[in-house]
Amino acid sequence: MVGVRNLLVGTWLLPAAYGTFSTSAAGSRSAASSTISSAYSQFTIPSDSDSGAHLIANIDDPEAVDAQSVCPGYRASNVRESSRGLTATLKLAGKPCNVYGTDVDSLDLSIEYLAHDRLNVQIVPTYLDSSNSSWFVLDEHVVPRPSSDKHASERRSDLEITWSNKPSFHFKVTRKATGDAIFDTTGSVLVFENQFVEFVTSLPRDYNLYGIGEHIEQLRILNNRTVTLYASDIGDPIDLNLYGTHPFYLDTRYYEVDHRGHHTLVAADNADQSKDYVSYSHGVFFRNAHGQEIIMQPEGLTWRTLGGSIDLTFYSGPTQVEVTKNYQLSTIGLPALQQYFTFGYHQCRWGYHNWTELEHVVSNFEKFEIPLETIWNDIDYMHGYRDFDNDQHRYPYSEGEEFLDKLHSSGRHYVPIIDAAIYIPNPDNVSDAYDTYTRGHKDDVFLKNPDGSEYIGAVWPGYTVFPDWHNPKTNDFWANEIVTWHKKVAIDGIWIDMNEVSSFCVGSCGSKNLSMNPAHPPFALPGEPGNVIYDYPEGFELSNKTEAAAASSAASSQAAAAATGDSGPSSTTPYLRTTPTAGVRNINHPPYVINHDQDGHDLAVHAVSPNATHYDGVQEYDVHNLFGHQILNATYHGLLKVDSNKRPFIIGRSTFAGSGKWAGHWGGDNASKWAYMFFSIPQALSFSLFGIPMFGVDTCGFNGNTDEELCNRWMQLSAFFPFYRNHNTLSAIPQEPYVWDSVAKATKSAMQIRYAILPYFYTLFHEAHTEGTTVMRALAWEFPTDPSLAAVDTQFLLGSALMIIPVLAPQATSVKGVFPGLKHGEVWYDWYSHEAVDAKPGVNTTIPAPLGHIPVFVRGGSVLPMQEPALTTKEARATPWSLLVALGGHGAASGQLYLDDGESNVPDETLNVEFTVERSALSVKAKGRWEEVNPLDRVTVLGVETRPGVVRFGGEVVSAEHVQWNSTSRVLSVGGLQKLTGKGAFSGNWTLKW
Ligand code: MIG
Repeated sequence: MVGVRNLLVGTWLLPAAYGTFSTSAAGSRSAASSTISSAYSQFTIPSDSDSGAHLIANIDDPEAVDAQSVCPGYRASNVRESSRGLTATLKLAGKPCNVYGTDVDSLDLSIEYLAHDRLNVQIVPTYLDSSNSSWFVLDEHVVPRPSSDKHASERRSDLEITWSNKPSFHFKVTRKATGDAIFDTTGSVLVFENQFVEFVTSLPRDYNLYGIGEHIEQLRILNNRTVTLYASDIGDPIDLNLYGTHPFYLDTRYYEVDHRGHHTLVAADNADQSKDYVSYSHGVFFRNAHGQEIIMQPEGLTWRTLGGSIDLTFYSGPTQVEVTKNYQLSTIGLPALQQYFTFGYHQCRWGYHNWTELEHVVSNFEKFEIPLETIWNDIDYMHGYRDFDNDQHRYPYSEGEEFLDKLHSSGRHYVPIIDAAIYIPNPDNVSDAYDTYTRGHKDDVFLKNPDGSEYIGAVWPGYTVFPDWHNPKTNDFWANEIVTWHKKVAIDGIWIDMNEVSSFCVGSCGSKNLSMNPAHPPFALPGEPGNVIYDYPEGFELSNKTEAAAASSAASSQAAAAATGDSGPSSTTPYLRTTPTAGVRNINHPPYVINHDQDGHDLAVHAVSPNATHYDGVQEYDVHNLFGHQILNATYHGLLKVDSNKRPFIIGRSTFAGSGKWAGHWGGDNASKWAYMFFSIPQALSFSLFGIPMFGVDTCGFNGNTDEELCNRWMQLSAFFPFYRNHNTLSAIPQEPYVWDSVAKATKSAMQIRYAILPYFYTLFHEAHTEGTTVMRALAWEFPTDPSLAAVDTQFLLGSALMIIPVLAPQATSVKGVFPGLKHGEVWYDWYSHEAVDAKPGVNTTIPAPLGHIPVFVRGGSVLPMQEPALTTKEARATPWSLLVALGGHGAASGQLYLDDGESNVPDETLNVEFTVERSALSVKAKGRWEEVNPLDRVTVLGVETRPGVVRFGGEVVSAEHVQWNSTSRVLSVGGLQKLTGKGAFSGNWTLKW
């Protein structure tokens, strides 16, 4: 594991005022004048201010007591049954174990059949309103409970739940159709303490579980690891906790069914290619926001959380599609509808140090004729890293206005970063007033210490305060800041960073220290002495031998120099194990230590500490994982205040279940490594399950230097992700796609596809927004009867019609991929040649893929509405249409198109077009009042086996010069349709017959 701190050892004595370094356009370092009053910029926060107590994560602690072996469990009494479920009281069944907190002696159980495909089990302390502040109830306004259908009953349910008191309370959820237990706590005890809740379910051996985020790992979760959930500002460690919290999983089971309908479970990896299987999927959502971990075992899982209650919902599916829809529709909400422009290409980096440089980047894209939709700004634009405040030397408002006017009139957009923390000025420096702080302080909207003073952490600007989303005034404060700043800088969206919520010191480190005015965080920035970037992608030494050797020796000397310095803080601190005190919560060091990835597993490190106190008395301990979610909500509503009719565009780092309602997400600080390009696929697919389809990662990689080959492949892969952005860390070598010829070329070729299929992307997103479907899809979800696809995450589908099989390794000229469904007559066509792929079912087929070529396949049975590629989405939307029809096995195909103005929250006029192909005829039915004025240019039909005779559009014969059929590729192309569709391609219904 490489933590932010660990990367940056030995540099905390650096006297330089943070903010004085920048990267010039040419990539060399230069000193710009500081805009923070330098007389007060004297202090660097010591590195050990962000170090933790040396706790041992319980899962690593050989002395840790297994709650299952010492706790008494509960016994149900007072049971009241109804057709919709039951309620009961659970009483502690023996002497309290008080293993990682204080046992709760009485609990209320409620089991409710919420709908035929949804079942809920809730367990909460009986005496919630007692003076004991231990009990935390998750606010339904922040995290809604699943909705219920008034017709639901046990009889109508796909699922059935049974329970027993022998030997102590446990329950079992069974799927009626298979007779299989999908969740079964038999053989375990329920543990319910004020700082520790545990339940255990058995699972079939070789289970297929997906989700439980946020993590960087393969798609199917391993059955021998601990999955920790605790929002953490850390650069994408593999397998550890990350920015967001999504306590949801999908469980897919494959069965062999005999002629009597008997289901036998099979291990996906041992399934027989020649046999047919059926699958059943269900979802499980644990509505709990505390720090938690799930211990995955070969035949079950143990779920542990540091507080709150049990609120488990089971979604019966039985397909992934139904599970995902149900989870979103009934519980967390549907993803935000995005503006059309957001599907264009986004360029970003940390280290664009003035408007002129941004202008330069934009004009380079124009010069190289690479599409650019949105230029982004990282924290470089800020005055002293303060939100809503531009640096007037480098990013003055007046020059910004000119720049943005020009940018906007070219159809392009601008999105800047906003950090969660708010600078608190040095009280001794009268010239240091900061209006945002002044206003927030006046309204008293910032998080507090237990004594009522403002909680003061440290982030980029120096000492900072943090908005308290529990105060009813805070959303207005935040909205007002956005509205006020928007008048100076016409932004088109907001990038929310550091919302875990990150703080670079433990506790309220700024209290009583405010006049020290820290000017540098407790670690070196990328590019500063001791932290110069010498890292390159795997395989760099093969393609760039001399450079690689030089970089590696420079890296060694840097490491050697660091090693002679301080070996890091508190290495001699003895291990800390905390024992519970009856009735008292130790929120700073809870007795159960999750495997949190910050220093010492300490919850207080690199984040606002658990004892920060909210307006309603709630401690940060109980809501840490929700800070990110709530700032996204506030930002969404803030942008609506700017323009109530425009869909807010927000990309956020820390998310919770339901954040998709307001924002998209990017994968955070990945590295410029081939491994991270691979991980982007499972990460995106997991976010499909979490209801956040607007996902993408830092293309070409964030940390470390990228190289030409990796960037070439990655720019092509990300072209098929919903959120397509290239972003780079401070001081790493430039990686805009025009930096290398080959990358520019590869990028353009992938973008030709992306921009042509923008209408398809948009239609998928509209469907996700209205129905809860996914955009990026795992093969297993589209082909649920094929167990061999259960773990595939090196290729993926975009919607149901396109499959991408990217090269994910250096120095490759081909890639292996599977073509699902062949056994059942599925046809796949190569995007480029339009020919049907010749592959065998279940065979990993070698596909040629020289550098610059990304294999893309069209699924037979689909109709793709397309326009022409252009340099902006606006221009693309003004071009003629074409349709790509890929015939399925029986000559049939279908597809949809959704259109509107691309930006209104509730568009007045919309258009829904249905495409249906059967018996050599494509019929188009359009409904709605959005007037699509662009004509239809061409229809291309793949898989036409015989030479067509006369081709008719409506009643009219299309003249032979416009009809081509290729007897080798079996492609029919019908052009010259513009005249016939002059009023617009979909202004009326029509049929094309061949
Ligand atoms: O602590 O704003 O993930 O995208 O470039 C680093 C600087 C803060 C973290 C974000 C990254 C961004 C960087 N930020």
